Amino acid sequence: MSQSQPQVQYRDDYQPPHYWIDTLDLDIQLHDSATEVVAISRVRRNGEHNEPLVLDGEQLELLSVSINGVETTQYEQGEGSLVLPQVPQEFVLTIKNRINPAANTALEGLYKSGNAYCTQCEAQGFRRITYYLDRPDVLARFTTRITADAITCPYLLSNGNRVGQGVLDDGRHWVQWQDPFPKPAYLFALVAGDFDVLRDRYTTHSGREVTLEIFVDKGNLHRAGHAMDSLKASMRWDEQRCNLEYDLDIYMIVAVDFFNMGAMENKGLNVFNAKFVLADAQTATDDDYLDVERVIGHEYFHNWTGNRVTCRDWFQLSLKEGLTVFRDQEFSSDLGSRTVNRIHNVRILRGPQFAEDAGPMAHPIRPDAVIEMNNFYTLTVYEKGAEVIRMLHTLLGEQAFQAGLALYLQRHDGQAATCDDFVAAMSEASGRDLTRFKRWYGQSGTPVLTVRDDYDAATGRYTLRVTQHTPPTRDQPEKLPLHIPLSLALYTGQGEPLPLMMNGRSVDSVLDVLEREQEFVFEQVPSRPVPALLQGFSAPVKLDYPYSDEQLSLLARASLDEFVRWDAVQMLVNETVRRNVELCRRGEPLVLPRSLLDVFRCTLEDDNLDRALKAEMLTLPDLASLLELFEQVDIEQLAEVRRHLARELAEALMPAWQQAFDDNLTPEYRIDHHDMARRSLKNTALGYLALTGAEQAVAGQYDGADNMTDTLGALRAAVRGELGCRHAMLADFEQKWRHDGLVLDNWFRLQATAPGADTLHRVRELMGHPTFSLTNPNRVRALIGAFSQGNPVQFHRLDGAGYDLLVEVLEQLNRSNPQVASRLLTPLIQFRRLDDARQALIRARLQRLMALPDLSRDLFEKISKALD
Ligand code: B3K
Ligand code: ZN
Repeated sequence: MSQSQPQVQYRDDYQPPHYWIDTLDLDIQLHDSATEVVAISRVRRNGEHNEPLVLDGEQLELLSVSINGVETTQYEQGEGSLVLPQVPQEFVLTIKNRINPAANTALEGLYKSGNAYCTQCEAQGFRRITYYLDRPDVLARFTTRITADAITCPYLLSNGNRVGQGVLDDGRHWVQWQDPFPKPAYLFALVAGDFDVLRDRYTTHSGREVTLEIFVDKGNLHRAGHAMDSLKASMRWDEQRCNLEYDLDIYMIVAVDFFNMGAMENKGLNVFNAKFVLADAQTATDDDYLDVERVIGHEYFHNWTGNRVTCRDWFQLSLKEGLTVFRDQEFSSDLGSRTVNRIHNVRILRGPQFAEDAGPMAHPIRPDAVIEMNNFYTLTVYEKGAEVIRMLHTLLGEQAFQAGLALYLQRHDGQAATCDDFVAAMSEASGRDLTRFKRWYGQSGTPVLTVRDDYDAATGRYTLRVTQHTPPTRDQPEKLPLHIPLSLALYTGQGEPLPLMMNGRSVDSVLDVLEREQEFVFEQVPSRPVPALLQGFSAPVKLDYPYSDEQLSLLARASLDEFVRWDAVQMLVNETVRRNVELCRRGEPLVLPRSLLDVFRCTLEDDNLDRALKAEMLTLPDLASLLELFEQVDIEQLAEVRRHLARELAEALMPAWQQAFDDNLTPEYRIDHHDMARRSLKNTALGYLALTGAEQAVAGQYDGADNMTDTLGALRAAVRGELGCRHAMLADFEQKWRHDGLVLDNWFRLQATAPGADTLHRVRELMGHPTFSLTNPNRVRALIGAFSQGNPVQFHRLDGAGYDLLVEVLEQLNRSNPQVASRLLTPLIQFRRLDDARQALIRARLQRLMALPDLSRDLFEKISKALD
């Protein structure tokens, strides 16, 4: 490290700010390498004290500081700060500084995305624009005046309403914006450039007319319609389900090519990764359409959960993110298939989120200690955070949950709040004691719920003994019992549901598990039942119940809860994988159990099942989720077992796959859930057919496809099935789409995740492709991210060459874009389940990275924990 050792910040050390800033007037003169910023703040001392005013600032060239209009030199510039030792009780502070957007490759603060200027300020990017109190609990009213060249930047955008504009003599022009809502600096945004604009209007519930504008690169207007529809659907949904209305006269979305994450909820001016805006049949898959809808919804929902009520400090991030993810999940579920959405969310939890819990970065959804805040935009804070909100919803029910949400928003409107504030509102509105539930906010790790049962035929009593145990994590050796909602149903051996009776009364399907060990006794049970446990994944835990294959087959066929049907197949596959890995270790031949084959056959033949759900039930868990079943495992053996199962299922059910494929052709491309479900099942079937060598079906679909879902469905089947036709198809795809990075990302991704031993070599080749660039995060994720996270076998090669490739990329990104580097690092720090030989190879590489002279805080935090 060139600088001193990075400092850890602790949640417990929170102090209110020594000063408030009530208004901030920004004047920004845009130039590529020398943008000038004038920031005029009204500052007010918070209470009686003599503390200096300490402003945050990074990579700024300070030009001058004035207090009440008088220039001063009474300040000190520290590392990342500007300290004014003696300031009046209330005063006007004027800071002039210069920044270099063209040199900003970290994509934090003000930077250039192609020819446009844009900003990303969350979490701490505003301090790269000017010196400021860059913390979420300082809320100010902003005005922003932007001046730029009129030809290259006809559009000058910022938060709030446009209140003035003018043309200057020198070919430049200016626009002034005023945001009536006080906001923290992380919600500030500025965009300047030339775009095509899609315009529409929305009339809110109470009659407010809102102008909607979506800005996209020139020539992309025809790809913005779905984003606009999604925005209007989000606005309607929030009114109908949560009674929340939009509050400004204008809502703008700008799509940019260079962006570190998905999108950003800046007040009235969202900035989006173009990947989550642009969609048409030729370039976007069905999943892309759903992703656009979800992310547009997510950012829109932040307007209340995040913007109107924000976070007191960054440790509270899940207050806005967990809640907003829960809201976007509900939005997608209300508009589409609830079960399929749930399955997608649960896959993320059980795969990469559980892996995070088991790795060196394990943290509670409300972290206690942070070095680099950008490292905590994690699956734990977001996805597990949403599960915690979902558990509240399960415990309280929709009505009390909505009452709690309304109370929270009304009580804290315009404020920076905490997770405790949220739970307090939920508890008050529902009358429920959530004291033990609150432990979910402070405790990390994945609890294991062990369930054992006993049936007494003489009394008709069925007893469940439930124990909970959370294994220690790197950050917390001791764990306490949690409040776990356990949703269940009981079925007879014939698959008939049984009423739940306890203490002579019929009871709800959700049990409150509160203690380390608890017993639940059901009465009037006529025969030994089959329990459907953890329905809908009612808590983010691992379930341990000794299901027999027969019980799982029954649930897969007969459960009234669709999620349980899917989950039963997953458990059956997991069990099969476990047994086969054992056989593999002993060098014995692998076996496909009859029960699994029968379940697959019944699923394929079941005409009453939603096709999208069928496709999910027929999809084997990915390697990342399977890895979580073991303490330690040989990744190649695991992959071999999975591959073997897939091929056996493909061969044994070939006619049924062919039938599913033939029955689900969609004559013309329509984006509706019915047709999407058909395509999903058809492409799943094609994937299995490809494993039997069905070149004709695959190539036929590729050649005839009129939409990207089917094109990629065929290409994926060809690559995964290693069919000879894949080479010509890949070449054809590249010819057609080399001009469009977003589309070509699919091509990079497919090749990076290809099974063959030459994949690593091909990835190196592709890094030289004219469309690839290490400066564009989308390209990096599509090629390097897909290889290292989506191709475990080739990445974890025993010669270490996969690791070397990633390390080389990380060495470069450590300097140019530490945030992206830090996300790419993940597979190198989650090595606990790998064999000793691979662990040793990885450690050696991490030590090399650790010795880098200019190691970023982002990488330092993760590598030091991994090597600890
Ligand atoms: N709030 C932003 C994430 C910002 C990440 C900064 N490293 C996007 C979102 O969750 O909506
Ligand atoms: Zn968010």
